[in-house]
Amino acid sequence: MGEADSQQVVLELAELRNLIESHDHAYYVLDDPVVPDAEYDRLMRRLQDLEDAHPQFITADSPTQRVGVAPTGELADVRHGAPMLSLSNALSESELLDFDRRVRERLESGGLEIGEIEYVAEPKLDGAAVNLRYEQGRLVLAATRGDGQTGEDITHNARTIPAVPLRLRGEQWPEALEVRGEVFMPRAGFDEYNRRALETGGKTLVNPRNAAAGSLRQLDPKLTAQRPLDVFFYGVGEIQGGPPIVTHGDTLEWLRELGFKTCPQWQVVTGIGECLNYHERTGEKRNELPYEIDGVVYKVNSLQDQAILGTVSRAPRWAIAHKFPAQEELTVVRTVEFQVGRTGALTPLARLEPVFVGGVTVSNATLHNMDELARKDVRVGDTVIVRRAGDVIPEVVKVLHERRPEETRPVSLPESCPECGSEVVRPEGEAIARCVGGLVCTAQLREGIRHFASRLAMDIEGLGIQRVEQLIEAGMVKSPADLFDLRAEQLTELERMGPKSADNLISAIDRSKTTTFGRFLYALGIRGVGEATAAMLAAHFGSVDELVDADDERLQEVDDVGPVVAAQIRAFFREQHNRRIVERLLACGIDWPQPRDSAAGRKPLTGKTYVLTGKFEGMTRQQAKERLVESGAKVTGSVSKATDAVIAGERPGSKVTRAEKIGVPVLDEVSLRNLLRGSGES
Ligand code: I6G
Repeated sequence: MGEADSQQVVLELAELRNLIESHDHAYYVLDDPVVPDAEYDRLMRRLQDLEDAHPQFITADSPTQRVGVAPTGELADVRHGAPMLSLSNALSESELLDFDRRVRERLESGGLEIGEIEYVAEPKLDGAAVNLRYEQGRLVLAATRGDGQTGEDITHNARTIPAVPLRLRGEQWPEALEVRGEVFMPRAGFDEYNRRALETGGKTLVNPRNAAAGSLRQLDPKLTAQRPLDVFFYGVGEIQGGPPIVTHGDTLEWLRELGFKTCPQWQVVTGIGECLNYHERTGEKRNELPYEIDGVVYKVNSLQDQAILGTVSRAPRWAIAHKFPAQEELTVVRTVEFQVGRTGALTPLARLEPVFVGGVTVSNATLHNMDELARKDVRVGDTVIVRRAGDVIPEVVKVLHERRPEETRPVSLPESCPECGSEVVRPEGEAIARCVGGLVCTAQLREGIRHFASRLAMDIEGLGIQRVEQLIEAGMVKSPADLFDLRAEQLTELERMGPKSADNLISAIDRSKTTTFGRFLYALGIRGVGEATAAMLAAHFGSVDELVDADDERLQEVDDVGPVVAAQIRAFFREQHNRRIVERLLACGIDWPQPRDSAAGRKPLTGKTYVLTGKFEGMTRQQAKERLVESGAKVTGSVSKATDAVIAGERPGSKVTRAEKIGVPVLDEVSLRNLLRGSGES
């Protein structure tokens, strides 16, 4: 290969790397992708091919080189250029007021009158701190915090995180720069990882914080690359060179210019009142944020004031973390019981010494299934870490084995159902044990009826769990179909059921008869058929008869249906008593309007994908979704380039902003009606 050819290759490589880097920056740092995935893949493939053909021109900071080789042996210790400090905590408002008072007193001790202090406030992520070192604009080292002076070398893993720049952006880089940030695992990635681990019998991650820290300390970067990690940068360590900067806010803006992702929620606040306000607002949003936070951090904005305040015992006097109530606490397991669900699945449940966690008192925590129970080896009397994050059911994350009392025994699966005494079976290799009692089991009957009547199923108003229990206890309801034979006079025999309530319930049951095929299918409670799958099955098959007769192959034509769910649908309809119940339900008048198919015989919105946001006037979002799905469309929760349109009602959320950013059309309610009308709906 001649010199001119080599030059040509080197030029093309440089151009491709620059392009890919700026697309990565737009996607991972700015959250604002500029090219379709297909174009990005094409560039990446071209770069990979060129590098394969000319390996002598591969550079360490090429986007193809994020996953490199594993270090041999242990992670090496590395010294930080400047110490990595720790934050002091304020656990209450009065501790925060003390902090602010101390800051003002110290700054005033020079004789100057100081008014309210300007702080930069930002959420405190629950992840793992990292220090990245750049020399001449290139990432040369990444380390954990360690003891603050020395951390562990995790460069091979930090490189795999797409939001970590391998090269700085722009041209004026400091000779050396240390950047500090928090690596975290977003909630969605954590949940998805654990869902898959539970499904495949793999090891689950304890919580997003451990997940981030554990991922960074892997030896093999291929494993880290599979973990959905992200990072926000919040400060600098050693700097050699660099522009003159006078506030912390300017530091954050400068970091962003260099290509670092900063937390979009950071804000300058003045005085302690605004700090408290920020804390309260962030606390209210805590559960909606896509990542876990455990408080907010305030930092004195003026770098000159920071220098005056200095540090004490390795903590800056100019910064503090104002914590939220803990989401994990210690408590003791009183007993382990088994709850029977709608499908007969037995879920082990730990009854706990009540403990205040995540803002509420928790006395029960799920142990998920027998495999999880065995893996965590939770025993009566154990001290455990219980976790309640957001609105999810509290769970036992870990046993403190060192605190285990003597003579405890592993919890074993009961041989018979705690509710009905029927046999409990656990097929080999399955994590879930089930009661075989079916509708003979009051727990399954209760949960089945409750599900049947629930809002997203038949939506029978006023038929809550207590009413369901009463009806079953009185022997009035032995299957969902019995609900439609109830008479008001009968109901008044029940406690707390006057004639008016009885009439109301009968009317609600009557109203529920006009429904959609999707809701009806969902209400049947077929295993593996959630609300979305039911809607898709309904759109695909159109009638009960078609569905009952469908074989595996036809069932799997539906997007969401794989071999397992197909087998479950077939097993459901093979059972004679299930068929009888379905027949009885249809005979008592349950019905739904038929969406008209287009002339081509296809649902008119087949192949279209929509996202709904905001409040609609003439229908609930749920109804809009059902009607779109019945017309063949797919309705998803997040906006991507594959979305055909976002349909926005009043007060839409951030989905509209995202759609506008990536060029997805935004439709209003009138257009939604037109779409549905075009598809045979009014
Ligand atoms: O551990 C930390 C998390 C977040 C921090 C921190 C931070 O700012 C948003 N800031 C400092 C100054 C330190 N640790 C030492």
